[in-house]
Amino acid sequence: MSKRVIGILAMAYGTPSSVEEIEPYYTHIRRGRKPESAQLQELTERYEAIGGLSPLNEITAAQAAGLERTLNELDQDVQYRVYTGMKHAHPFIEETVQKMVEDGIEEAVGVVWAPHYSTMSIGTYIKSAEEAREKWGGPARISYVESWHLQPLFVESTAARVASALAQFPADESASVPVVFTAHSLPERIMQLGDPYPEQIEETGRAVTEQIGHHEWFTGWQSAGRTPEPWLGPDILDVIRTQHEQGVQALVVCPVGFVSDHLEVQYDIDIEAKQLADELGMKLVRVASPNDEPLFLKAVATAVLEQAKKG
Ligand code: FEC
Repeated sequence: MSKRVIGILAMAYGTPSSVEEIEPYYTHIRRGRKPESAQLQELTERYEAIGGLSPLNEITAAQAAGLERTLNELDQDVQYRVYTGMKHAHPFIEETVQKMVEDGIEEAVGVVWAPHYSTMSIGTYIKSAEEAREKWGGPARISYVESWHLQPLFVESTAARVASALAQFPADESASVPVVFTAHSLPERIMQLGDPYPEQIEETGRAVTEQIGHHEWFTGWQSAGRTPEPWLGPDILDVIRTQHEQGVQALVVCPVGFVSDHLEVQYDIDIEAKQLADELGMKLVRVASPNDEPLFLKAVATAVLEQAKKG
């Protein structure tokens, strides 16, 4: 008898695959409004600063392959097939849902490569998937993992990576080095919608630091959009300045809202934030991204399996 098949719609942000694709990508992020040439130039320069393009597509592909392998190892009664759908690049979520229907997938679980729920992040991925499901008339059922920010193996994997970052300081100093857990800022108006995003980031930070017994920690924001409306703060650059004014000489930054190396980590933290810290004579250590680390993939796979059981 052939195994029951469950399709996994693994949704990721997406990145341009060539320099020519930067403009359509940026236009898509801006919901169809073309960027002005100065804005495009500035974004292209940020990609140049991290080596030309982002490694995100390769990492997303490695995560998908690892997730599929892990799911099939953890539950051998079912055949899991992982399909990647992107928010801002090909294959778009809509294209991937069409492919799942063509492949005869009837039952699916949707998961986003981001741990914390916001109506403006995970909520928008789910909305795209549901619109596509309606358009293509399937899969008959997709149930979604809405957040996995406290999944115990995710907490364990993050705690291990934070501990390695702290281990870069002498033993008698590391206990006093603050760890800043950052996530992508969003417009402040999410707060009026009762969005759980800021609270979930706080919860991950608390669980991780409790696990390693580290008492100096707080949350901050990064990568705010370049629009006039107010965005959640304080921004990591302001955090660095304030900590410096308070006499702090070293910081560990954990971009816990992201799960891969990409522009927002490699430029906003590794270049921009580090440069400011250098100018102020502070040491800044960035916590490694999970990428396709096996324990991290097991965390996401476990969250997916729990959702699949609930149906
Ligand atoms: O490496 C790469 O090429 C892509 C990196 C990348 C990731 C990412 C993740 C998130 N974003 C989120 C929200 C917003 C909002 C706006 C916005 C704008 C940009 C721009 C680029 C960009 N984001 Fe992004 N984001 C990445 C890249 N993001 C490039 C455009 C230029 C700029 O502002 O820097 C503002 C849109 C608007 O103008 O209305 C809002 C959130 C995440 C984390 C969750 C997730 O991964 O989905 C939230 C990776």
